[in-house]
Amino acid sequence: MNEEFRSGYVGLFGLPNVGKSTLLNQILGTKISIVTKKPQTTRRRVLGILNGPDHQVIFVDTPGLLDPRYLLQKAMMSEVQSVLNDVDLSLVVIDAERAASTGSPLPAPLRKALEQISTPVVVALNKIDLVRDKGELLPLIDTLQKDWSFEEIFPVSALTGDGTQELVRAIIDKLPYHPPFYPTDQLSDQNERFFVAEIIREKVFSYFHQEIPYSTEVVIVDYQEREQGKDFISAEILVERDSQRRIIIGEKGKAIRQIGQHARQEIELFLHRPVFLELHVKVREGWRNNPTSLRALGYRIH
Ligand SMILES: Nc1nc2c(ncn2[C@@H]2O[C@H](COP(=O)(O)OP(=O)(O)OP(=O)(O)O)[C@@H](O)[C@H]2O)c(=O)[nH]1
Ligand SMILES: [Mg+2]
Repeated sequence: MNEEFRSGYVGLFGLPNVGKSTLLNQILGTKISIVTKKPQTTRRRVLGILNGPDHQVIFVDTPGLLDPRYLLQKAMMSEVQSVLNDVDLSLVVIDAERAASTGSPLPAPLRKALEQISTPVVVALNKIDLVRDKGELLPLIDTLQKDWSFEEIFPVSALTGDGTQELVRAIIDKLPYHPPFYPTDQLSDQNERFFVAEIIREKVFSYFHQEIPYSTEVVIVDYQEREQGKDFISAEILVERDSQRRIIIGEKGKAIRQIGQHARQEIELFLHRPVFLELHVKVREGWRNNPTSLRALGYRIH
């Protein structure tokens, strides 16, 4: 093994909707973490591995930082917590457009997380494609530098890829010399079931509004890989109330059919093989505030 090889864990942290998952996908050059226009899309850690001739960077995407109002949000923050002190480097993502327009680049939940981080912190000042007056960026960088002891600040656009190569190079250079932690052709440590459930959830998030996305969870109940023919996947979309179940199914099943079709297409792209996808909608009353339900869904509840 090359003695100059660098490898380590990099945590992605930031407020909801700032573009953490988009940035991870852009860096990896492939979609691994789901992205929607709505905040609180990511609920669990998502590991994405960047492999190169002299490096293996293990990025860990996390849910957006917030003050939890119900138990699921609390579990999401526990998920962030479990990553916070288990990485070599922290990559804090800040929405440049929002920071420029509100004049507040480090809101309370972010500041609170920063106080707990013991690793060096690199900032990705994201969404610069939305900042019309690029002259606003320098004062913003200046404010950030005065406000916190960041290692380096990189203006980027996770959407267009602008500035991301410089960011990645700087990250690699800050990692310790270490042999790779994972086989160098591996992209994640999570299994296909996880990604399939996430893709379905992304479609639900994109299609529905108000409380529905936040009241929904997706569980894979059957997953059969077949040598011949399509893989068979059966998933349940859990909701909190019967009225939500009816909305997700839609008139004559139109809505659920559309979700199924779009999810299946994307699952096939992800798995590189055809699948048969079956969706059912189930009511699990108040699941997002129920510790037993959340534990059964694999969330950490203390
Ligand atoms: N214009 C623009 N939009 C972006 C950029 N990065 C992300 N977005 C958009 O911002 C929205 C949120 O992106 P996500 O990647 O889901 O954000 P996140 O930080 O992972 O959000 P949570 O998982 O909810 O915490 C999506 O609509 C993205 O397309 C960017 O650089 N420029
Ligand atoms: Mg996300």
